[in-house]
Amino acid sequence: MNDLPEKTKVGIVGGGPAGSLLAYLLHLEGIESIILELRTREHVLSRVRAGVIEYGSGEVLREAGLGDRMRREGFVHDGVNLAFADTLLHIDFKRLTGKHVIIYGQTELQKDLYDAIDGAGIILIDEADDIDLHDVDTGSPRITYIRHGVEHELICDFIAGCDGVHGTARDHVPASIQETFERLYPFVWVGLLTPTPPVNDELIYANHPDGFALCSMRNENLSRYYVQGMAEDTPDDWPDDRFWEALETRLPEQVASRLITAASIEKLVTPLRSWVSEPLRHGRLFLAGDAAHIVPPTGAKGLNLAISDVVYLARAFASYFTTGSETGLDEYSDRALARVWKAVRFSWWMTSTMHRFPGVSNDFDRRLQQTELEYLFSSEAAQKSMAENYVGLPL
Ligand code: RFL
Ligand code: PHB
Repeated sequence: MNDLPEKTKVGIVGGGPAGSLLAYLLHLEGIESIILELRTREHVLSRVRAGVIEYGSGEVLREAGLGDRMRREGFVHDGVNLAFADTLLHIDFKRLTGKHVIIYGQTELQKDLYDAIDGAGIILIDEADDIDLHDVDTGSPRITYIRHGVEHELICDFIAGCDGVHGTARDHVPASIQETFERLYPFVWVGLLTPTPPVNDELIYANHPDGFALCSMRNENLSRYYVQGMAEDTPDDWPDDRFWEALETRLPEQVASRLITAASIEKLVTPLRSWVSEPLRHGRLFLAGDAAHIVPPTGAKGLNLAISDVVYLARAFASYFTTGSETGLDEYSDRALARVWKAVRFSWWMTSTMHRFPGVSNDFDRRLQQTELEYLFSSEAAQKSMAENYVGLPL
């Protein structure tokens, strides 16, 4: 790419799910945008992350014409299981909400998004280094960046900051108006990918005295498992043997006896945290996805929030570029944050209910957690609330 464009309507910083879906939704509305991504395409496409697509996210992808492979290769799950005290509780999404979730790896979705972007002729500039934003509170914001040693400038009508948790777009919201809210959890997830059939046909979230465990999957012969580890753990602390032993112990007997183990293909340690930066707008800069908020993965909400943010944002841009109305843009931050905070609450609840909190000698907290689960296991109303949140609140 030699002649890089100098002007666009929406300059999108970050080519993860939020940035690439936003570009495609804008394209469907006839609005031109350009994506600037720090890493190589290959790097972005190789990241193993989320696996659960909410019902509403699935609809968004289908309506945008991005759902073909997801329909063929994804798995519709009508429920999920919670394990506690050697008992399995099946939460029946279909009966309780009439909805389902789709198991489809973020890696696959990212590939679909890049294919769609290429097919639509949307420009994605990868390896864009030293990205900086300028004049975001004027009518003509700019992005400067360096690609392969050459400095470039992109003049935009608007900028979308979709550069994830390590991005810098949010630094352009002045400290005087920026508020951040944070909760750090004192443990991590150790995640493992193995070329084995999943132990169960639906996900299992387990609360065990040794700590949390999760059984998920990618396809008939690819399983994704997680166990709770200590805050300071690294992948080296979790050789495969230790991981399998911990997982087996933490699952109910009837499930553990079916577990097929193998050498891991990938292993990662991920910290758990809830974090929100408000507002999502300053002047002509709009933030979306992990650039503005992080949830612990227990509720499977991060990717889905990235999707709902950009749906709201694309609608607001569409309204502005077709009618000149700024109402949607003005309302974007509040609208997106209202949904974000409900997912923050649910993710915090799932995390608090399912994990062992190290150092909590307080028996009161333990008894409360036990009571929370006993209530959930015995009350249809509690299960309905859990199901409604897990399949995703309406967009
Ligand atoms: P991303 O995916 O981080 O993409 C941001 C992109 O911006 C680029 N970038 C920059 N580009 C330009 N200039 C800069 N200065 C830049 N700095 C960074 C990055 O290279 C990247 O390409 O954020 P986005 O698009 O907001 O998407 C968010 C999701 O990726 C994230 O929320 C989910 O992966 C979270 N998550 C899950 N979400 C779910 O909905 N369901 C799940 O089941 C689920 N499981 C998970 C997860 C995240 C996990 N980890 C690894 C944190 C499981 C795990 C283990
Ligand atoms: C996953 O499959 O990676 C996964 C599933 C559910 C979660 C988090 C991660 O809550």
